[in-house]
Amino acid sequence: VETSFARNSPLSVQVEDDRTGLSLETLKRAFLDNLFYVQGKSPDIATAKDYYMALAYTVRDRMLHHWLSTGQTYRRTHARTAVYLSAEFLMGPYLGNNLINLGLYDLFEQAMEELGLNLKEIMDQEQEPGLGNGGLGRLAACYLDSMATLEIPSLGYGIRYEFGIFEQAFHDGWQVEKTDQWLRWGNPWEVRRPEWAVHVKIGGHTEGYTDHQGRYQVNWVPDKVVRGIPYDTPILGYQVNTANTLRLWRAESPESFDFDAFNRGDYYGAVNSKIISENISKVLYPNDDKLEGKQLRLEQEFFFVSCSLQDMIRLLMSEGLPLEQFPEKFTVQLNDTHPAVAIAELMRLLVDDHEMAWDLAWEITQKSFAYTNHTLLPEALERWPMYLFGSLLPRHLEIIFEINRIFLDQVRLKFGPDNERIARMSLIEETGGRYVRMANLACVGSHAINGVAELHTELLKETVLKDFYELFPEKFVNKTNGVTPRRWMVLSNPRLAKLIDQHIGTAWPTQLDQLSKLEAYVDDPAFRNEWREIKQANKRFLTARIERLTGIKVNPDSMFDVQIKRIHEYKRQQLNALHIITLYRRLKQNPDLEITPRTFIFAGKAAPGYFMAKLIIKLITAVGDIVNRDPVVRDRLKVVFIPNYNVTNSQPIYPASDLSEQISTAGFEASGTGNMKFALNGSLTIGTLDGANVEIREEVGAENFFLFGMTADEVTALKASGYQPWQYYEENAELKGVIDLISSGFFSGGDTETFKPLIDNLLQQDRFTVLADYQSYIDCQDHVGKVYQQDQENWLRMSILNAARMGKFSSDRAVREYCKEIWHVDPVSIELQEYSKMVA
Ligand code: Z15
Repeated sequence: VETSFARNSPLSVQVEDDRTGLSLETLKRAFLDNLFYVQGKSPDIATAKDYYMALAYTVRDRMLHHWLSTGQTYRRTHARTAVYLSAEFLMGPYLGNNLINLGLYDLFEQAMEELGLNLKEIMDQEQEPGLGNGGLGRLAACYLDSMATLEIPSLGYGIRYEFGIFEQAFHDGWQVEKTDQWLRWGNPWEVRRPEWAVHVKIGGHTEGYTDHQGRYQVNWVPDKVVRGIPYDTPILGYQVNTANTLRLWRAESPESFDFDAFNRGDYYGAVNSKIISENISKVLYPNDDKLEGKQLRLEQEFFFVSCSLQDMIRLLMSEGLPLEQFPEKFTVQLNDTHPAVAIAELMRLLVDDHEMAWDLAWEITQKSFAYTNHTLLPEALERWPMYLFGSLLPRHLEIIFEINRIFLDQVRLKFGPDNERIARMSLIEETGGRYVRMANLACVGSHAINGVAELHTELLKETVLKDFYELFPEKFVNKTNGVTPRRWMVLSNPRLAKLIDQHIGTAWPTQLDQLSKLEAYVDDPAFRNEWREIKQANKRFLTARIERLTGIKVNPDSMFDVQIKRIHEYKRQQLNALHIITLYRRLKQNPDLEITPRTFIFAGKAAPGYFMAKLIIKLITAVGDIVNRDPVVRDRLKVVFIPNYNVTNSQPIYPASDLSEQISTAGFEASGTGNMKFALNGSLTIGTLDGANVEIREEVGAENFFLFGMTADEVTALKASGYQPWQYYEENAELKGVIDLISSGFFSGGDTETFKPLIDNLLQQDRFTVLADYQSYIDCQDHVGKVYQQDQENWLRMSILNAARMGKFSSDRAVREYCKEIWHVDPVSIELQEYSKMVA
């Protein structure tokens, strides 16, 4: 229930009617105008939400000039454009980021203060668009920020899910899901563009015919048509005039369809067909790194891909360019295989709808697409049952067969009659059920294929995409991920940003390598003091938040040991839990043991259908319930699970962390991006040689990184030799004690069933070699504890050096590499057009 904010000063502004002026008085007037004329409220009855909406519109008004000028410039110059096709965009809250990128944060803060309001409290009202699951969706958001900042003409295309990622709540320590309602209060950042709606065909059959020139053509007769409506959101660059577009598609029913039904008197049928059409963009599939082979998911993928390609063709033609120029106008990045059906859809649009010759269409298609792979996990690789694919997309299946026929001839030409190789590389899997293999389609239809960290790209070439690497070595490149320093430092850690500004100037947010200048201050006592004070202040802030959210009081002077990410067995939150129990047992056996006080902070969602991940959450909360209350512990250990991890809730956590847990089984985390956010904010990493950890360690120096565990090669070798996890249990007394304590029901009120599936899995399968890495992890953690407690000066030094050496991990660097080596797109700088000329 909202209560109205009290304002403590009356307004006395006298300004001309300037909608986008930037003086303090104008801002205040514009804000109150929006409250009055858009929200229809006077301050005496305005709610916190009203103030948020009024402020959002006031900020948006100041972005539109950038946005319209950018569009005009791109059209006028026929700017070559990078298109990012992604089923997910995890944008996070817009208000704060837009204020930062406009350079208006401080001014608006003051304007709100003069109105008796608090900017941060207003920002807290925003419901973030949770249109993604985790790393992949957030990477797309960071790349949009960087493309705009680098003045790269770009368009992001995706789905406007009505329900984004579920909200996580807890009952009795178990995760429960609640539907996300991000649109309930309206979305002030988007503009609906019904004039650019497109139609998408689904299902039905194909018919061959011979056209008037005697050519064989195919006509696709669908059994349903849905309408895609674009919703556009401006994406500002940092301190530049560029405002690019994120265009998300909503599915509706075509007007003519329900109109027909209505005329026939079938009113119910008309409304029902509308509901069925709208299902397509209704809800985000809540799986990260795991395929759920559902028909609706394939419909979603095809829906947004078809809308987006039709839109690109419209844009091309509206500039008066011929279809053959498609690959010059656009370069299209496929964010994983989720949009890979675009390869078949572009072929269909060119060959069937625009009657282009196959070979030319194929050349255009291959030139247009590039594919980013984000995982080696076999359960995440998309394969669609052939009957399902064919029943939804009959024409695309024919096209894929034809691509495959020509492609396999090419394979035979290079490798001879190697039937096993042919079977592995075929776009159609035929052993034990027939499937369409989307990664194979993406590899064949793209001119570039990249992994997201050096190790990941190497493993791709050696394992899942080995055959493709042998056929097309020139297509493979690495593009190590990055994150945007605007959101992940300037916005979320303002104290640290200010300290850095004062010492090395203000260019670092766009030239992150300049952070290296901080090395000069690593021994400067005043700087070190401030660095420490900032970390402490951020920890106190998080401490208050934790108490508000969980009721748990933590000690801000303890080490904040943090693992925040999706819950997955390969990410090994269960290994972290084993460490907590290890420390707890040591205290129980010796209550006076000297240990480093730690607060273990977890956050992350489990896919609703992923039983083992939910059990891991329950284990963590159950351990917390015991450890947090046990008087023997004397508050030296605390375990908190911060609910509903999302971008908003993560922003205060990274700046308040001491230790970053990046403990995935080597060879399984493609890159990781949270690892970068921590180190940039001065946390030290405990981690395996996995994903981008390898490169982070290279950059910050081995002496400033807590390394443990097997390498990817060692993991492979151990498994090949017949891994027997129970032997580790039997031969390690402390590990056995920990496992036995869980099995005994100690953390489950005496119930020995609750955690049995987890324990049985660890002892018998342990696919992610938790037990094999246990001792190495514990030894490393003991060392971490000692350094934190006994060598605080060195810890501080390592913290500063970590941040100072993280310049490589800016998403600006990553986007520059994509531009130079894959997209061949150049910046176009934007001059703000004069308003009077724009409306003339
Ligand atoms: C996802 O978030 C990632 C990979 C996937 O295959 C899917 Cl379906 C979702 C993550 C990786 O797990 C992570 O290591 C990587 O940093 C991130 O994508 C961005 O590349």
